[in-house]
Amino acid sequence: MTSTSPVPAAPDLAEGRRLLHEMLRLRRFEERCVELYSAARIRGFMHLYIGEEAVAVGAMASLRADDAAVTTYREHGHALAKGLSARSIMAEMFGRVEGCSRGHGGSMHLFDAERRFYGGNAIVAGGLPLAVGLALGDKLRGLDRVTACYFGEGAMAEGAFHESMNLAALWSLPVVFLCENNLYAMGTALTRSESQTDLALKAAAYEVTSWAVDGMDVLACRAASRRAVDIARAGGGPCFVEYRTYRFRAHSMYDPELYRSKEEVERWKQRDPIDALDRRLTEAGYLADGERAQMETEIAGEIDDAVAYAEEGTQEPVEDLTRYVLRRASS
Ligand SMILES: Cc1ncc(C[n+]2csc(CCOP(=O)(O)OP(=O)(O)O)c2C)c(N)n1
Ligand SMILES: [Mg+2]
Repeated sequence: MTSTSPVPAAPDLAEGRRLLHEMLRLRRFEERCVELYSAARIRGFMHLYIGEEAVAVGAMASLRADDAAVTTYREHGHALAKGLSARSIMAEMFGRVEGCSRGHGGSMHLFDAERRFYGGNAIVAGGLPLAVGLALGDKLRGLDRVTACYFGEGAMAEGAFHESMNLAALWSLPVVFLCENNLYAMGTALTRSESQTDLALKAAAYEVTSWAVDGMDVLACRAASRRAVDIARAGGGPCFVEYRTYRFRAHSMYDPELYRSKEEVERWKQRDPIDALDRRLTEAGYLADGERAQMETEIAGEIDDAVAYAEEGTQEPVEDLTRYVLRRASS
């Protein structure tokens, strides 16, 4: 069934300050990654989340530390919001042994089992069956944990999406499907790839409680996610939330962006989730003069420290290169 998006009766503006800080952290971390990429300190594929921060931050704010998160290759922000340190993420980006995946994964494969952050997945829709399995495990063990599964709208054209929705609903599993609809899958617009562009309706076909929310409003994102997580934790089965959002940067570091106009990008930038919250907090008197600048200084310090840590990190020894590669025993 589809239902309407919850509007918080009285938006919690006091918590808004923490959410602003967190979104700024994600934004500045990735801006630094761009600089490091240009300087060839970070190599390989890299996908930026800039513009979409309200989704990861809003949704993660409704999870408990023992809840799980599963994400995509656009996951630096989710990893930070789930509690992985900037140091361990930056070291991973540099391919260092000190990185959260021992330098084997890089940008697309951040992972931290202790914090129940199950990747980082380069395969579109690859995280969905994994999330369903994690939720099934929790249910069988009688644990009241929830699994949050983030994915792009492009994943909804994959078979794995349909199989995952079906089993999650059939077995009433505690999983929340968080669809980051940024309108494009690489260069393919949603309207060119989906017969049904009402994504909540599509999910509802599986008897999953579904609704859509403004993905540029972090308070709305938090309220929508909290509702979904509460339903799943209380045994009400899976939920699906479509976050209407937009990425301000290219799909990856190599993308001439011929599929969308500069005007469209500019229009969405006017709705920057960080500026929007800053304005809202300032107008309501929740952000004092100089408070934003203080946040910026603190965040810059954390990122400087992470970069220094990564720079000083250890290059993986050559003999470890195949250590985690499974090989069939020779006969
Ligand atoms: C199974 C599979 N098919 C194709 C690709 C190539 N690919 C990488 S990203 C991407 C677009 C996915 O778009 P979406 O799910 O909307 O996420 P977004 O990049 O917009 O966050 C595609 C097709 C892939 N990684 N995996
Ligand atoms: Mg997309």
